[in-house]
Amino acid sequence: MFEENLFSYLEKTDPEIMETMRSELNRQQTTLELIASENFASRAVLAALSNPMQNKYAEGYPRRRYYRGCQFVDKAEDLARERAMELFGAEYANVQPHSGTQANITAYLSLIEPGSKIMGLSLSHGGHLSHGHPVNFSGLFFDVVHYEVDPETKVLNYDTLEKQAKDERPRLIVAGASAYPRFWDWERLRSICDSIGAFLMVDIAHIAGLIAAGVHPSPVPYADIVTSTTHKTLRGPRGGLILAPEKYAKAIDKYNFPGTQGGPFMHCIAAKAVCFKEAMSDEFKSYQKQVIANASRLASVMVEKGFDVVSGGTDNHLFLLDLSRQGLTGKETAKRLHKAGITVNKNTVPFDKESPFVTSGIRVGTPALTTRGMKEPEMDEVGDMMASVMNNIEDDSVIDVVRGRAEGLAKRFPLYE
Ligand code: DSN
Repeated sequence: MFEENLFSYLEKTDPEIMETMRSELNRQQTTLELIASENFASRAVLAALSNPMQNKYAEGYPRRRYYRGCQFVDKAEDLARERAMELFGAEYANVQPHSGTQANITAYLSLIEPGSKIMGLSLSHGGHLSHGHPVNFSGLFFDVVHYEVDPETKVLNYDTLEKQAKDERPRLIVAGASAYPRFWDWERLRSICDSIGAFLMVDIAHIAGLIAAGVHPSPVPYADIVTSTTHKTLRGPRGGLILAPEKYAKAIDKYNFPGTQGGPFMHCIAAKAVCFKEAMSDEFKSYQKQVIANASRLASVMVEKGFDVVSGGTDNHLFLLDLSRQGLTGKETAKRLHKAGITVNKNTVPFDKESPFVTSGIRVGTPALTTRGMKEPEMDEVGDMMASVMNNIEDDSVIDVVRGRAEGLAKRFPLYE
């Protein structure tokens, strides 16, 4: 059967690439993945990604395509759109964006003209490049002002944000983040936007799975447009998603294709449909509850061990460690943890004195380890391993011991076996 033999075909055709894939799988199986934006998609999602729909060009939308032969990919896209709408309680969904950034480009253009003023969370305070950073299209094509977290609490102060919005009068406020550990007040943001006649766009890329499971408040009732990726907490294929009220459907469809993209990736859209179906299950809801419980436990362990957790804890799947009191940089810490079999990323902390290439912090997230089945007792072990490395940053013998412990723990929670 074609399906069963996919990898044996690859083995014969390109053993070098097959070897890189085996090595990557082994890396994922034997190390502890704490990068907050990463996860392990199910076998069903991976299977959908390797399907012959990847061969099909389908510019346009179901039943409105430019090429013939789209009857089956139409069905897959319909399923993906309908499931996304049901999952998030949205009137409309576009499942074609290739990524979260592509979804954001489409969303901006659907609401405002290039050159308009937008206001987004600063990258160094937890925002994202596509929320107005000068090196990104969003900073190049829009007039940007940034809001920041409170210098004392490191949490958003909505009174300060409202005052800034009233002074700056942006046409659009972007909410959402890639490194912000607290719940957002969507209702307050909506009222701030209404008070100045601005649009509210919310990027839920990091927290989409939590929202789908009902363990994080949803912005869908409040935002003009919600954008997301499908591969982080949502645990689907790598890709983007847009949700909105029906009144924006035409504009979003138009600015996605032909506005900013060509042919959609139909195999990936099929895999998104699988992901949305999985996200409706009770198992997925329990999983997301455990993601938060694990992040909260791991953050508490780090505090008990004397480390500074930005804002004192977390409400979601991630937290930031500020290592400046220990005199450590994020760059060196991430490198040493990696050597010990623990994968995190360096991350700026709010008001960081180090550059984004060095940073004073690391970002730690629990979606991937939770997918492997780890719970609070395992978070205690992970926290202990991290603290051992960070308290002995130059000691290779400690790294060797922790690497053995990390591999042992990973093997107790098998992945794709
Ligand atoms: N690279 C993603 C993250 O790690 O949060 C954001 O695009």
